Amino acid sequence: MFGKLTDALKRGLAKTREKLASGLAAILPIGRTLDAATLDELEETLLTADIGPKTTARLMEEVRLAFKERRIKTTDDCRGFLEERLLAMLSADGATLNCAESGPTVVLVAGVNGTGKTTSIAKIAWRLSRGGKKVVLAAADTFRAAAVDQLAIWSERIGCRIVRQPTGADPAAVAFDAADAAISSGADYLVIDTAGRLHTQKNLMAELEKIKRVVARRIPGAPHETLLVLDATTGQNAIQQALEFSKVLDVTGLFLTKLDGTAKGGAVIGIRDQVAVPVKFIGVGEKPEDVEDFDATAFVRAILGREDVPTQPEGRAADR
Ligand SMILES: Nc1nc2c(ncn2[C@@H]2O[C@H](COP(=O)(O)OP(=O)(O)O)[C@@H](O)[C@H]2O)c(=O)[nH]1
Ligand SMILES: [Mg+2]
Repeated sequence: MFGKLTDALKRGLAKTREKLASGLAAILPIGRTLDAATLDELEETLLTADIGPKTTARLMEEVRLAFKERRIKTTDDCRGFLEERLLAMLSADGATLNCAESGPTVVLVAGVNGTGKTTSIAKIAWRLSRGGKKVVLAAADTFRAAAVDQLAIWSERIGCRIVRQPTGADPAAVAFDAADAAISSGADYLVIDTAGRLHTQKNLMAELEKIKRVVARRIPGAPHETLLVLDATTGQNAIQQALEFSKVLDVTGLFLTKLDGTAKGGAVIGIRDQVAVPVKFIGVGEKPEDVEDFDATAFVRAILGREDVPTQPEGRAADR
């Protein structure tokens, strides 16, 4: 399964591929001897691919060192090296959700408004439901009526239960009720939607803390997974958000959204490089089925346009 490029991933990352893969193809044509000028061009391409200045600098340092030490001599070596380094950066990542030992697994979903939390929850619920799991959703973003309604519509379409209260209710009370509902209905998963108002950062973090506390009272060990949703197209902002949330929440996974229709897919690498949390899912559209398990190999090969090159033998990256 791993390394397989699905059609949805290909489609979703089409613009990033166009930009990065075609850029690389032009700079690193097959079978040429590598030179310093080419490496400068490579650096520029990586920068315009939204990998970010810090990560690009780090990558280029490694590439230049490998060139200097004659570990890479040709354009082909350089591409292979780049693929290996990117893979090494993302190697810990993968799509499995943490799981409760017994009882419902609680997935807390956090992130700034508009990043795609509610949509991503629909995606997770859709996935789990299709896999035969029983899912309860908690509409704990009680700040906006529209947020609750949006989740309710998804729950109806997906066919899973939702626990909600009127707008303005205490989010923690909703989460507590939902935990009860999950236990009494024998649910496999409880997925909690939350608010993401940045301008009241302190309150928001206190609210998330309280949700965690009350849910843990009903379901020991909860939340088992704390997913942070980041809009991948916002690059440096997303990195900043990740750092802020990580200060107060024990974030266990990233859900990176909106990778479709953008040429900024390279941002995934920059985000991941600077945030020590595995990427678990990526969003490639607005529908519940527009979600991909994060598969580092497939992702790297997709953005580099390397899907036609045979996968390197296992362990090669680790040998370096
Ligand atoms: N193209 C695209 N749009 C997305 C994706 N995820 C979410 N959205 C859109 O982003 C907007 C905000 O999403 P929403 O789930 O309401 O964000 P929330 O405020 O964090 O709950 C909506 O218009 C979604 O349809 C994605 O992966 N791709
Ligand atoms: Mg929402």
